[in-house]
Amino acid sequence: MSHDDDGLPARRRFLAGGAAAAAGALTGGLAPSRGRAAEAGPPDIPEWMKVPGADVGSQTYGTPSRFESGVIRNVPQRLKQYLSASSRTPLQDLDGIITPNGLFYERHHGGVPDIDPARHRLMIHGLVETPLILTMDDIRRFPSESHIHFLECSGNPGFEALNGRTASDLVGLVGCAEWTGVRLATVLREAGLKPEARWVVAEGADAAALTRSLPIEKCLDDALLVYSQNGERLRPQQGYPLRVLLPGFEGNMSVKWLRRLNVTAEPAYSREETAKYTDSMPDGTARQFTFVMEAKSIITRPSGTQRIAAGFNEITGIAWSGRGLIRAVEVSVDDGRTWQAAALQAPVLTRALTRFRLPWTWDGRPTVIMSRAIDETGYVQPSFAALTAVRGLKSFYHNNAIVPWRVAASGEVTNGYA
Ligand SMILES: Nc1nc2c(c(=O)[nH]1)N[C@H]1C(S)=C(S)[C@@H](COP(=O)(O)O)O[C@H]1N2
Ligand SMILES: [Mo]
Repeated sequence: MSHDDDGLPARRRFLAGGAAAAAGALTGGLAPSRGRAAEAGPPDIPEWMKVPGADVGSQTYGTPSRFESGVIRNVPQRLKQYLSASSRTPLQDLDGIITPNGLFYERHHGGVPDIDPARHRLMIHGLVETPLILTMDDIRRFPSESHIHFLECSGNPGFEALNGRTASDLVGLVGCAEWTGVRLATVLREAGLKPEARWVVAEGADAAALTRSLPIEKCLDDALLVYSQNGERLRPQQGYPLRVLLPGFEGNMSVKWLRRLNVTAEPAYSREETAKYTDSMPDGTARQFTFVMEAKSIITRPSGTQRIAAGFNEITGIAWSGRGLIRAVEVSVDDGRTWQAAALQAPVLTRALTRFRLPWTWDGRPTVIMSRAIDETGYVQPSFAALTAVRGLKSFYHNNAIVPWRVAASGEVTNGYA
């Protein structure tokens, strides 16, 4: 669907009756607004037009306006933050599908190492013809590719963590970026895989030496060795100078600060695929190697802690699926009784965040709004009740349930689970 094809009536007055109409009444048309120092709009001349602005190079690495200082990564206060810690993307403050590097969620198990790229090496060994030790310069000599993909922690959120206030509190362990690097397949072929090769055990150069077994099919498909994110080198928090990216798979497998790839016939059964990142099922068994992040979506505006006015409101949010493209997003503005198709904003990319939008005229009565994603396999994002009916409540990872937002008569938006 094109970005213009969103079903908006032509020449509609979106803000009629809202705050802007009230402001218009105050300014009384184009009359100068002398005496109202707080306002700086036309026809007045604001003070920042009367003196030259800051010099070029006054910020050699740019930062956002000081008036945006509230748009920051969200470090949950409820959770104890030791070396194993996380911060969340402020989803409710972002537009489009790309997460700025400074706001990309972080999850690390042993702190952020301070790696000198000149001394960093990647070793490739095990079931290969020619074991290799590569420098970062060696890695950048391979043909490069850039792809836009989401990355999401499988603990986003845990099953008991539905009591946050904002979209970021609830599902902020996700981000989407343009990743640049070399195909993992290219580097593995350079070493030459032996016929028995089934897994590639990836190890990080952090104090956690985080280790995950990557299935060979994914390694030879769209897996990337990444050195840049959104056009610049990876940030230390995201794995500088080198990480794995497995598009659509649980974030834990995208090993950061990558130092070693050990090609094996069997998985390593590391801590991260036994004690952690497995899902306890109601019958006492555990799901293991649950790689794919299932389809999910959330309305980011209006969302928790925001306040809306009666009348026109655009509902917008993000949807994604580890299985490929988002085919549709449906939105309910009546607590799940009826659903309407939202417009998908181009580009709609495989295993990337997809922005959806729906025009909505709120009648001012209390309600609950929510979205559900449908991916190209036909999979429909479940409600929390439907999900836990299958998976029980002992699970921790892979909660992709629908997120409801409650809208009060005051226009205040709060977590619909609470
Ligand atoms: N070496 C290493 N790689 C790691 C981790 C880690 O702690 N150490 N955390 C993993 C987890 S649980 C997730 S969700 C993603 C988070 O990536 P990000 O911090 O760039 O968002 O990295 C994964 N890769
Ligand atoms: Mo994670």
